[in-house]
Amino acid sequence: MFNLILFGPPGSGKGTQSEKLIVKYNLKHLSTGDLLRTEISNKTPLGLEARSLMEKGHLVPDEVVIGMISSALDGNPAATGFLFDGFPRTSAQADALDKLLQLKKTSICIMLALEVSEEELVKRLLKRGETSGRMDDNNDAVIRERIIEYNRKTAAVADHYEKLNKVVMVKGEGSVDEIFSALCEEIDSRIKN
Ligand code: B4P
Repeated sequence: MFNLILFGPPGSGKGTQSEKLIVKYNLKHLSTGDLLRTEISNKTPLGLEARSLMEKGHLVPDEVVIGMISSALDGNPAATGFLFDGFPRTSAQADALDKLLQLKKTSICIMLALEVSEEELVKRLLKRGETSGRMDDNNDAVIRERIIEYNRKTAAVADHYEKLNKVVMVKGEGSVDEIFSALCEEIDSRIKN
């Protein structure tokens, strides 16, 4: 199995690049952001809880997202590989993911980490907020809070995989196609080795 984590701050291009990578490498896309937004639009109790946190730019509790990922892994027994997008976002989520994959006798092969400046992140998210209807994208203060939350809780997840020698930094500024090519180059070199 080929399992990869696409990592980076909010607005770094994880969702955008995931859409292309899953097609090229035949991976099952697991985006905790998308799973949470589905819960919100279905107005489930979990969705109601998530909504109030997400609209403030805060992370949803670990046990909620770990539970969602665990069910998604169990629900896709035939997958030949997973692309984790927006997960793990805390050290506790990273520990849980390693254990879940171990139970399935597999592991993370690579973490691709997109590097984008804060000003570019804010610009992209505000632009998306003009049309997406996403409550967390149309307010400068909420976007800044998401970036603070990333620096406070999520950046450390890269250290977790750095210790396992699995992190590759990729420049996340440029055209979508340029960034996609850079990501593919890294994946291809790992697949061949
Ligand atoms: P997510 O849905 O994961 O979304 P994101 O971090 O906002 O964005 P992403 O990185 O995927 O967006 P992209 O750059 O592709 O999270 C939303 C919220 O859900 C979190 O704040 C949190 O509350 C909650 N949550 C999710 N997972 C969680 C977890 N594991 N634990 C706890 N809470 C969790 O796109 C951004 C924009 O940039 C787009 O408009 C795109 O078109 C544009 N763009 C992309 N690439 C570009 C490029 N190269 N040049 C110019 N623009 C580009």
